[in-house]
Amino acid sequence: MKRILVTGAGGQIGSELVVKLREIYGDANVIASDIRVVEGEVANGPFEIVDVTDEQRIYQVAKDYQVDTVMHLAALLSATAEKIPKKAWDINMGGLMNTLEVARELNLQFFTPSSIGAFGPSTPKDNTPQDTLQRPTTMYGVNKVSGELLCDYYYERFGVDTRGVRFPGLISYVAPPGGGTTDYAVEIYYEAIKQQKYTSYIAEGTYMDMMYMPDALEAIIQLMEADPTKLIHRNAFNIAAISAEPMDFAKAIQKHIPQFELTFEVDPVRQKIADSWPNSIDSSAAEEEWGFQAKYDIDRMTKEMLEKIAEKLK
Ligand code: AKB
Repeated sequence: MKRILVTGAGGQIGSELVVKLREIYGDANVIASDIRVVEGEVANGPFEIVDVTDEQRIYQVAKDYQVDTVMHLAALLSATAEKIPKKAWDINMGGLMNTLEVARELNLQFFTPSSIGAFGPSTPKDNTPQDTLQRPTTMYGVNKVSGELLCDYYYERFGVDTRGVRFPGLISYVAPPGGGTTDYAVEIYYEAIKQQKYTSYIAEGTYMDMMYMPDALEAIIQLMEADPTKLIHRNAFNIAAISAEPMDFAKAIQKHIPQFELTFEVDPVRQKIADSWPNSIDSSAAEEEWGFQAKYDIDRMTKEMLEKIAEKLK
């Protein structure tokens, strides 16, 4: 049985991951933590305030609860990191280093997500291979590539059981993303229900990989349970589900809300980030090494997103 500390538990992934982990491993075995008090289901179980730039605090909480695993989610996303690059470095890299150190000291299994943001404009854009050129041009991307290498280093040098995936844009109706480039793909569903129209800050024809949250959560759990002898890559597995541009979301929404209208008002900062990322990535290494398989395509996800948001906004 695992006993897991989750950092950044109030964020988009954490809000759902904690609930799912508690269903599997029991409420007492999943310790949620965040820099501030969180509300909602995450609060219905062990919770601690943890600032990931404070290594001592991470160590103390991990030790007090005798955890054997840490899932490190606390990070600033791509658009925010572009606005405050120095702070992004401190939180994204400092937080990762601190959490890895605690994992080394207490011999914990370790998960942290990388992202499609770890790729850059010189990376092959279509069906981006698992192992390829990574020269990102954003602070977030620099953090993510460095993080992938750091996790590999902690495994090679100290034997820490580090594991990770490169997440696409994650889409969910539970907690909103904050400060990402792919956030439009969540906002579009809320606006479809509220106003039957949406103005996209990402230009028509800009493809990026996206994934529905249940597939993302399943991937984390499956990878953490995977037989280590089968893992060649360990950290930064490409995982893909849906490669889409804004019009693909509009068309999927129009199957349920025919009057839905999509217009464009491009934000140059986020567009530049999106243009530097792949159109679609190849997840065959994850499929072969630990059996990754996404269940949701854009139509199945859209139906569920619209139903759940309509219920939520009633
Ligand atoms: C972002 O847009 O910054 C994130 C990501 C793809 O890592 N959603």
